[in-house]
Amino acid sequence: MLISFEGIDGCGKTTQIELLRERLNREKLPAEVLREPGGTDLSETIRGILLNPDIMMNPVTELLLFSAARSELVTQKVRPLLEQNVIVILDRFYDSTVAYQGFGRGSLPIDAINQMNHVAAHGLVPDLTFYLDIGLSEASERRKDMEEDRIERAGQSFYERVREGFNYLADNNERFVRINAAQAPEQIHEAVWRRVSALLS
Ligand code: Z5A
Repeated sequence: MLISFEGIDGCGKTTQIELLRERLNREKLPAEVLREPGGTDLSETIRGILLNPDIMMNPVTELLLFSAARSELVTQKVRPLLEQNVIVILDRFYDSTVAYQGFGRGSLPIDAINQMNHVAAHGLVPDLTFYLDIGLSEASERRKDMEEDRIERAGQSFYERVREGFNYLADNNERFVRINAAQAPEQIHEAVWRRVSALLS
């Protein structure tokens, strides 16, 4: 089973992923968490380049680097784990590319980005995608003490477009579960667990 978590920065993905991993462990179900970009030596190296505020790049270059990191992660880690019946939890997957590089940067038309995503994910589609939906001001309040990476420097209107992208995806994909991320972490976790346990059974 492949589960992804999506949303703008600070929406609480990492917190929820950790709660879900602990719950699956308590249920004695094998689960592995991987992040995008990252998760393999090469993909972590690409992550360092992508988030480095001192490196400028063209939006298409950015799209290609996210895709390259994804192709490695899927072939080296995600697919082999799924073949061993491990539940894979992804902290972001290609929906982030649609939201950030498509709606946010406008690097390529969405159809072209969808094709690129299909190639980079080697055809893999998540069984469930949790979209933690939060307002921009609340998300930036949560992140106010954290250092900004290259992408986070893009500004308010960029993030408005990214959020519009996630809302578009949630409205148009059955695998998406939209959750109000302004709730307490435990409440969000219960909503996540209801959907995961339903799928497991
Ligand atoms: N990116 C892209 O552009 N294209 C792509 O295809 C992919 C990614 C895959 C990766 O950043 C960047 O790459 C990201 C998108 C881009 N960038 N931007 N901008 P990352 O992996 O370093 O980080 P992130 O994914 O943006 O998320 P984050 O900053 O780590 O935040 P989070 O995981 O969503 O939230 P959190 O760490 O769980 O919580 C943040 C804070 O809020 C923390 O203090 C928590 O204690 C608090 N929190 C969490 N939940 C709650 C609730 N429910 N209430 C109150 N407070 C809470």
